[in-house]
Amino acid sequence: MLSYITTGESHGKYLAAILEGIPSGLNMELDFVNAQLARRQQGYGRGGRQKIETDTVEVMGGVIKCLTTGAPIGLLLMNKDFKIEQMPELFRPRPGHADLVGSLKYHQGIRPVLERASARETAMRVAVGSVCRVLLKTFGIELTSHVTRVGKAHIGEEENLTVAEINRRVKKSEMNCICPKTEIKMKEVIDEARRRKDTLGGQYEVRVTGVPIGLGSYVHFERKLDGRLAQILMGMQSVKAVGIGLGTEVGSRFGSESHDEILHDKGKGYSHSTNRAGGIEGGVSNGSDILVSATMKPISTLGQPLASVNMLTKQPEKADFERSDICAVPAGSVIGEALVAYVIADAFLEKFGGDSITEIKRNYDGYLKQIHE
Ligand code: EPS
Repeated sequence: MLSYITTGESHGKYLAAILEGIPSGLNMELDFVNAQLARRQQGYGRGGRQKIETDTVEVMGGVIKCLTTGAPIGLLLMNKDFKIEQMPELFRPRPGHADLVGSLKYHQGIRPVLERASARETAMRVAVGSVCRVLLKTFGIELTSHVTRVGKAHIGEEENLTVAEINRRVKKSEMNCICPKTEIKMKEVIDEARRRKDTLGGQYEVRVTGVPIGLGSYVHFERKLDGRLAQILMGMQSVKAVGIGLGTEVGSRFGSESHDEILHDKGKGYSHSTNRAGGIEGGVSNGSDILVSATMKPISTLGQPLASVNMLTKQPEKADFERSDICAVPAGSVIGEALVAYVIADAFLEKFGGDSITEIKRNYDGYLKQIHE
């Protein structure tokens, strides 16, 4: 079973993570991990901070000569914009942010709250998830994501694109969007938000291919794969809703338009004619691509701040403004990929677990043989 913990503040000296449960014998592919970190920094609508930082992680432990040893993996990322000691305290909490509740709950000022609630911490989640992704690649499981909505700009009726096709289409997109026309509209609404000193949220979809039948469980609620995906994505800053397959649309359809008919082929085994379920039935992966979407709220740091209260005087005042992003949905999609990779890797290790890659391969091959009988 996997677990991880992160430490570090947005403007502290560093961010770090410890990832526990990766078996021995995995080729670490640090360049791949750092390439994912670079992807997270991109996207139209990001603020000034990304021009300052060049996120790369160093491995602190659990890897010798590029191979994992089975020990906890330590990852370290140095912040260039390290200035927490000189940063002013804030007194006017931003509506929608953790400022107010965090300050009251932990009995401290707003500064320590925003330093930890900041989405900067997601850099470490991307690092951790990317190591998991290397593990998944070893077993033929690949992931991608794309932005489906920013404010009122959204892509049309979803085509059933493969992971490879999505990767090809989003390659040159600053919005991680599969449709060039929609990308223009997305940029226009971001420009409008910038002019209005406002912010925007949106939606992205993560697709996973190569997942075998049988990850997760219908037996225990906490082992359901869809439940685990929802929990990890909702745990990401700004995420307000998660959908699997058709998501909320399934509530407005007939059953005959909601489920996927079952097929069997002597060579390929069982499959489904469509993928409305998003690759999960009864909390268990069914062999189709896993499709999961997440909806992000607009960032709560507004150039034209909303009404708030000065926590010193208790008088009404406008909320504080700090340098921030206008829209972080393209970054969110990269973070979502990493989080989904973590959950799939965790469920994969739960099913085929062993202490080394060799042992897991043996278990996996045996299982594939069994379900094709
Ligand atoms: C964030 C505020 C901004 C964002 C930051 C999240 O940082 P700063 O206050 O330094 O301008 O850029 O996101 C990142 C730094 C990042 O790497 O994602 C916030 O308040 O959550």
